[in-house]
Amino acid sequence: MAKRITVDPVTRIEGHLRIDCEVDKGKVINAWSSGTMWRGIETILQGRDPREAWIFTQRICGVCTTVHAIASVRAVENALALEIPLNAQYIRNMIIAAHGIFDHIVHFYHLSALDWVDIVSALKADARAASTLAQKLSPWPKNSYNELKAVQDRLQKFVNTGQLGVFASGYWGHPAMKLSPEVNLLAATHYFQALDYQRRINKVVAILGSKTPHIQNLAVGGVANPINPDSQSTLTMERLYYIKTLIDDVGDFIKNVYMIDVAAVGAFYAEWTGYGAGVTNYLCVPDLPLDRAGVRFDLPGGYISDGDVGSFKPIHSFGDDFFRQGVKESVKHSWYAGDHDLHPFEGETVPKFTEYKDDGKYSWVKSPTFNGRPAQVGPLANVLCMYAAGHGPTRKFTDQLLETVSSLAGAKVGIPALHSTIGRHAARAVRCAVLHDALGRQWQSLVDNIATGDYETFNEPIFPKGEIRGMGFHEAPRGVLSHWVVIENGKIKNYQCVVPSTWNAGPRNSNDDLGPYEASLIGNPVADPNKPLEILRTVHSFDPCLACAIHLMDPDKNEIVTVRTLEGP
Ligand code: NFE
Ligand code: MG
Repeated sequence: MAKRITVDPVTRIEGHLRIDCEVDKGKVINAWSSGTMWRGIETILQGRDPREAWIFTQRICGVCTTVHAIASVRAVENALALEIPLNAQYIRNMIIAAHGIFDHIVHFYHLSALDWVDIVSALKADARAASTLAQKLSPWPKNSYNELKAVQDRLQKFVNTGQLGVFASGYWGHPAMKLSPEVNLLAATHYFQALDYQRRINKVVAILGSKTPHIQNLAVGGVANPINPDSQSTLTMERLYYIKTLIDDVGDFIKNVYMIDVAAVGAFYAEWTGYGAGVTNYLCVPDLPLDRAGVRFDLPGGYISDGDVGSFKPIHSFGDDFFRQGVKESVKHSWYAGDHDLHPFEGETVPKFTEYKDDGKYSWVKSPTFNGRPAQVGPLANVLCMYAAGHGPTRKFTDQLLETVSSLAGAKVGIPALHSTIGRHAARAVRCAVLHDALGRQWQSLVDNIATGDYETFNEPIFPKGEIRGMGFHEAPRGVLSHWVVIENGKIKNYQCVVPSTWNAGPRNSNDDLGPYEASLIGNPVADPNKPLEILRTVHSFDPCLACAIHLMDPDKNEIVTVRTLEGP
């Protein structure tokens, strides 16, 4: 008899996610992904000035804080066919890359490593043996005996207090945990070091964006960073060279720690290359525009169908009809009125909550499709597409990571292994290295451009009478993000965000095809239904963000609920 497992809420993610699985003979045979809350950011935008939409949309999420701001200004600029100065493009690109690096480091170490690493087992490790092993894997200077022993002592002290804090309620000692105490100690050490490196790269976002989370420096038409090499109160060479030291520091961590740890987890958990593929239609968009019009990009994008890298079809720019025409969202299984599939410019979102029904409506997340089919988005889609496009740095870092895995596993591990739960982690590390490489180039482009005497950062937007439409996309840390705006007489008439976690966490679509989370769970092992660690491994590998995935738009501005936030008289 199949047994039903409900994980609600899934933790170490952003937002509210419920996962249901049916398990039979130790394997998942059916799955449902449900977003259990909704929010109202898109509604607030109606009737507002398109120049301020980015400030509101950025509040969709507290994790991918910059991405909705970027997609929003791009959508409005696209509607206006407005070019932006080169300095603005480079500064935005640096923020995008630094934010992505920060996000990927946090995801691997702080949101998902403990699905694979038994932190309690690290207490039993021989710190000297752990250090010897680490030094064979990488030249990282902070793998010394002293570093590892200090972490072990710190953990022991922590455990002795009896209050495990963030480490409470973990599945320690679970039969699916396979790393030796020494490897667990090494990973625990890097967990703590990663806290420092994610902070360093986030400083780049804070310096250029004036603040993080939630940057303040954007404008429709450019950025609000005054550049003047002679004035200390603007973006100076001194600031830019400080940023360069942060970029270089974090590069060492990515190369010598993150890439190696992911390869080691992949090699020690080789069986996880066989689980979690799910939907193998992969969608990503190009990013890091290199010119004023935003038609040439540093990182390519495109679409792969049915896991066949040879089927890659590129997406060229914001105006590319292959992407613009291909996107729809279904609400057949979502708590909205009707069962339509609509293009985002015609998007409609009238909430209609019913009870949770396995074969009916069961989520607040809509179900996006690309040319009628579900698509997986995120670093794996991105890396496979960029690899297929022949992007040099992607090929270099992917091949390098797969070689490290192969040598640790003692067997050749190639691209096909990436279509899996562990492959999503590997791809995220590769993307992190690719972003770091691109960040260095964007920094150089900015410095070189300023050196020519070009200090421009802003072109003023002018809104025409009548209706215009625009779409801005961005390859966010969790994948394809697109904002779609309809503007009438200079005011927002409709605004739709189609978001990475909506693509991946969506329920079944109009054809009842499973969404990517759901499909990826089928066939996963479950050793102990009361401790469904394996389900978490696969779901966490997508880096869910339900705050992003769900937003509500009510075109009639109906009152849905009245909430009293403060006690009145
Ligand atoms: Ni809230 Fe996000 C990203 C966007 S969606 S995290 O990356 O857009 O998953
Ligand atoms: Mg939406």
